[in-house]
Amino acid sequence: MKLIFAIIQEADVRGLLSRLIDKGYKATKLASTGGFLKARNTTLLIGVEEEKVENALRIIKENCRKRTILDPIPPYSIGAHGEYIHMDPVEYVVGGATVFVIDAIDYSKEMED
Ligand code: 2BA
Repeated sequence: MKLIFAIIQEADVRGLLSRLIDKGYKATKLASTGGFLKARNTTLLIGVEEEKVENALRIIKENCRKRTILDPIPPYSIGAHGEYIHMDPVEYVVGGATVFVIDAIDYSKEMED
């Protein structure tokens, strides 16, 4: 069993989730926030059999777009003491998705009575 952590952009959540569910995957959606841009994103937890991992990664890739985000207040424009340091807006390319796959044990059955 593997557990996929997929950090994706808000705009990709609907499409990706419905595609995954259509294809028989189970997923849990967690609200998350990027450490760097402090923008909201979504983390999906997807528990899958090892042989289904590759297909899940393909679906994630197909449904998560790369986007350019213009940050008007770049993270480095806030000084160590909270003071504002003027900087021009900075562009960041975000996505498609940040994905981690780890080994997991599914104890769900043991939790049933
Ligand atoms: P954030 O941490 O808010 O990062 C958003 C985007 O800002 C990143 O896009 C990247 O283009 C840029 N960025 C991040 N850290 C940077 C830095 N130190 N210097 C310059 N630019 C930087 P993505 O790489 O596509 O990441 C999207 C989101 O995925 C991240 O949002 C974070 O929530 C998550 N993420 C990315 N790498 C991760 C990692 N190694 N571990 C945990 N979460 C990660």
